[in-house]
Amino acid sequence: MVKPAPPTIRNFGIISHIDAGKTTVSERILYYTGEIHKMGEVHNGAATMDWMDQEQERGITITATSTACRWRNWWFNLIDTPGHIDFTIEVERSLRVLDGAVTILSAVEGVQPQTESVWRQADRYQVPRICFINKMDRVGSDPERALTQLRERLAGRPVPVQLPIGLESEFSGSVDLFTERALAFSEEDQGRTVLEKGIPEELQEAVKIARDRLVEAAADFDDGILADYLDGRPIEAERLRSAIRQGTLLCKLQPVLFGSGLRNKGIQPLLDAVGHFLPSPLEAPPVPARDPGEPEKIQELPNDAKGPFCALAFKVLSDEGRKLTYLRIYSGSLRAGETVFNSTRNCPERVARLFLMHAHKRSRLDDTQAGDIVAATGLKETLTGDTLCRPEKPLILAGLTVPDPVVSLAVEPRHTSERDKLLQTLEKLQWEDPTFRVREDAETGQTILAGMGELHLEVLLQRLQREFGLDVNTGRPQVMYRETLKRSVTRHEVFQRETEGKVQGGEVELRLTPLPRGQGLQIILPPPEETALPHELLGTLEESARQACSGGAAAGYGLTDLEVRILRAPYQPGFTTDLGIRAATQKGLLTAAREGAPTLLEPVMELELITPAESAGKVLGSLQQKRGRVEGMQTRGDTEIVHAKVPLSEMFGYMTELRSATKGRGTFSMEFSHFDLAPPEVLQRFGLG
Ligand SMILES: Nc1nc2c(ncn2[C@@H]2O[C@H](COP(=O)(O)OP(=O)(O)OP(=O)(O)O)[C@@H](O)[C@H]2O)c(=O)[nH]1
Ligand SMILES: [Mg+2]
Repeated sequence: MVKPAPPTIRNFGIISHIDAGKTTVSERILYYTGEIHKMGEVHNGAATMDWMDQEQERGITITATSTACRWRNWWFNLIDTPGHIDFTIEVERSLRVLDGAVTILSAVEGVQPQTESVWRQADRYQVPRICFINKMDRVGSDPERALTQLRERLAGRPVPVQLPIGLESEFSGSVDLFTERALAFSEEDQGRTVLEKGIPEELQEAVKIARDRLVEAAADFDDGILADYLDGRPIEAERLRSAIRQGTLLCKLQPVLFGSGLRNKGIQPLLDAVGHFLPSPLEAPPVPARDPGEPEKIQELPNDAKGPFCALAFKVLSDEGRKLTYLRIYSGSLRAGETVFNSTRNCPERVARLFLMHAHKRSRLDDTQAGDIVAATGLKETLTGDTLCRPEKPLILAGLTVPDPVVSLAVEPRHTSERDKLLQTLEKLQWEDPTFRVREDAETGQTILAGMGELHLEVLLQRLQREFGLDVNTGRPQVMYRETLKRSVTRHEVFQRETEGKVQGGEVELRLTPLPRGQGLQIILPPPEETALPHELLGTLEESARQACSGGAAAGYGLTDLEVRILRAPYQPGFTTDLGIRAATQKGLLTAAREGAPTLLEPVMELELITPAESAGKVLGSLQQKRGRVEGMQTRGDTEIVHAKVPLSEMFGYMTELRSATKGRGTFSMEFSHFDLAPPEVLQRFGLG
């Protein structure tokens, strides 16, 4: 296989709110780049990137799918991500390893709640972005409104590099503002042929205004452009592009393009824009890495095939029972068959084979190097977020930010003989998905699955049945509460025991203080200069405090919105031991928490709901009954957009209810907002005041 030169590689993701058209656009990309020869549609369950059977049936993307393709002289690694918040980890892991992103907006709906979340995620990883305003063919399209929202709701700086031609059913293409040529897309061959012509007379004035704005934005990154512009000298396309590229790479602006995925319009210019404006791996900022021996020292790893080998495992799939591990190589190179070192888990791992992925198909590779995204087989211990390197040069990369689950559900196998198989299968599913957790309830012995939402768990349960042939009985979904305290408590705890002739001892004094909502758990250790405790025992102290908090004090849910301050932890050689510190911390913390008037917090969601105006009264009434707090309403045409905060426990099965209240026309999306005090009936159920 021909190897791509790093400057021509573009690793990018497609991100947006649910249903904006990511998969539809990806399908066109695969078609125009020659990866597939027939275009499949999401609504017919035939899109190549939505290859899982549940994706095809539900018409939504569930897992991020990576694929490689070629466009002009560029090599693209493209990842199509899901928009539904329950699968947010897929966006997180994609943005963690990608160098750039295409944000898709619907021209009708504009910026939606999940657009905000993915935008924030991209900000966190400093990922340069292009925006694509899709669905220009739909009734109610308003690209200007989408641009305003990009500025106001996302604090972005959208810079249109095209002027759309026509709107709604009249939408036909756009004028490229760099070259000042009008582009149309042939209807005869599914948009494959791009027709280029001069600017129609009636658009000349609008093009001039739009190009002036583009030049103004470009001038911020190239002083010469402004001078030439003021002197009335023409500014060539190439120079403008290069200035816009700089602004994009610095995340100071986002080039904006317009199109309609479904109608096959505007995709080739989007591909050109990816090539022109998004970074190659060489231009991505160096990644910070730590040496596990010197955790305080951060080193910067530039993208260099000759540098020390360093890769991040960002996705693990169970492929017919075997593990397939997706890797982003940040530095150095790797050959199939080599043994590497997992520095997160401290173990050697052999890479049996390497593959380049094309949706669910793959081609074999002999080797891979910095800048590549590949999949490997043979890795046994490696999980999502782990770093691979060479044993002689250990390095650790920052992992992923993994959100905590908010919904749980009890399962049991229908046939008791299948209990072991169930547990093994659940373990495999956990390899793939760090937001999916499995635990055994200490009191009932039940197996409890926890995840990001109802849909997340529903998809996993269906996979148990379909992929692994396991029939299970399930309980009703429950919210995952958290615990907190109502008052501060200080406690002094000494532990001492003699086992096998050796004294195990530990002493701590700690104070628990409730914090305002949303502050999480904060563990504060005595500063190293104030304690004689050796470094490892300080680590033990923190770890055991965290462990004690995760078990809760009253109902088995983790403690949060709480400060745990270790006031004193004296060290007495010959008495203080690891086990002793552990026991003293855990016992002290639990006793203190029980004295601190524990209470329960419930997850509250932020909701955006769209309803026809005629059903708005009914919908608002039902939200009120669900203890919802309406925070704002906007009218758009004959629909109302409602923003509200509602406890998650009230929202199970809400989709069905909303559909029947709005004759099938209402939709909503929600994401976790914060934890708040649970209502009295819930507290009573757990015997709390
Ligand atoms: N009218 C119109 N419909 C479109 C366009 N693009 C996509 N759609 C439709 O919108 C629906 C959602 O499209 P998808 O491509 O699945 O959207 P997505 O962003 O991948 O959705 P998730 O993966 O579930 O987040 C499908 O029914 C598409 O046919 C467009 O440009 N115009
Ligand atoms: Mg999709």
